[in-house]
Amino acid sequence: DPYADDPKRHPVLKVNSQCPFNAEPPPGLLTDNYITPNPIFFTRNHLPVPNLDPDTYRLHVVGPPEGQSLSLSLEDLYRFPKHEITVTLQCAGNRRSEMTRFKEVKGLEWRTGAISTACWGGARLCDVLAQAGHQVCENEAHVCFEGLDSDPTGTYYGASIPLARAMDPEAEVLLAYEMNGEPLPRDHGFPVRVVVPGVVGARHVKWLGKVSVEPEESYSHWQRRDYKGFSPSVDWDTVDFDSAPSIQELPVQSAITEPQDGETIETGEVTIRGYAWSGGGRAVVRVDVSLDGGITWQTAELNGEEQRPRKAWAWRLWQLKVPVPTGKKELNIVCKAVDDSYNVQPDTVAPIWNLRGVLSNAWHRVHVHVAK
Ligand code: MTE
Ligand code: MO
Repeated sequence: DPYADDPKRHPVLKVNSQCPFNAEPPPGLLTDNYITPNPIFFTRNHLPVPNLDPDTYRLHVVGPPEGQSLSLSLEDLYRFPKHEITVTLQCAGNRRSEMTRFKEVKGLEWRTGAISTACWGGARLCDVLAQAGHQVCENEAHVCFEGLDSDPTGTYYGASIPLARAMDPEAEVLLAYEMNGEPLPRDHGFPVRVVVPGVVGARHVKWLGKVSVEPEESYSHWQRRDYKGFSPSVDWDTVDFDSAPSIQELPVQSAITEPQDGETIETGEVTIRGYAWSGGGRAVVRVDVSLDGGITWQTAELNGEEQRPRKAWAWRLWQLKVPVPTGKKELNIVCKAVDDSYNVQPDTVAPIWNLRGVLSNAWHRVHVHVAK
């Protein structure tokens, strides 16, 4: 059993698949803390978790012909200037279960918890690439990452990002060896993972073994044949994966974590809580909440760390404390966020449904009963 050596996990996680391990924290816990505690940070593995020895670990960085290839130990990585940034990581499949409810899709049934936030510490990718002799070049190039987790045929997990993002110090792409002040837990990529702020989780390659600059995107299945969006009319007979760009920056997202769907709330006052985030460093500027299915709206209070313009890598938590409208037996609570490009979330799933169930960011709706 290739999974026999997987690490122990926190029992509170809601498991979507045991082998490979995929699990999310329950919604209430998810927004209890601005920084998600490591043991309940959502986990998305495609393969068994490798068990790597930190003493013999080497990161292979392929240099250009005029430069030099590097074989970096952990100690070598520690010698680069250390950067610490708070970044929210979201899987492209977050909230997929809502797409499934509309029409069947292929993928894990994530609810609202395939998203978490940590303070990551590590070396900047641009510093490491520069040491190998890489420069930003005119033509389109990509930085390809290979994980040390592999399938029975020996194929490694892989993904890539554009070189321009990798070399931009403002984009703050990290080779992270710390998560919330501790070495990375095994499930989250020990000893080194990539953190690409504002970009879909799939490119944050864990158990990083190799970095190379290539003229083309990674040839990995997960770069080319997965994690792409399509029109609702495209099905598995007609899909052409080469016709769509790979997902990088994600669209604006928000969800209600409290109260939960189907819950009975007391009369008087109700506190509605949730998270909001947008890709590409776009800051959330507003979260609108409705108690009547989207007819009237109130603005929620934004909590958590204020984000820098163009570098809003982390989520905002939000809450709205309101009187429960008298005489109502039930409420249809809805939330939607607006980012600083004034991007908004679509009101329903229908126009964004896609066969892989990715990019699921319709208004989040929670139906609750009011106690008599
Ligand atoms: N890296 C490797 N090597 N193997 C993987 O299976 N999964 C990716 C990404 N990096 C993956 C990986 C996906 S799809 C996501 S959403 C994130 O890791 C999840 O990171 P987490 O498990 O730390 O939350
Ligand atoms: Mo993912």
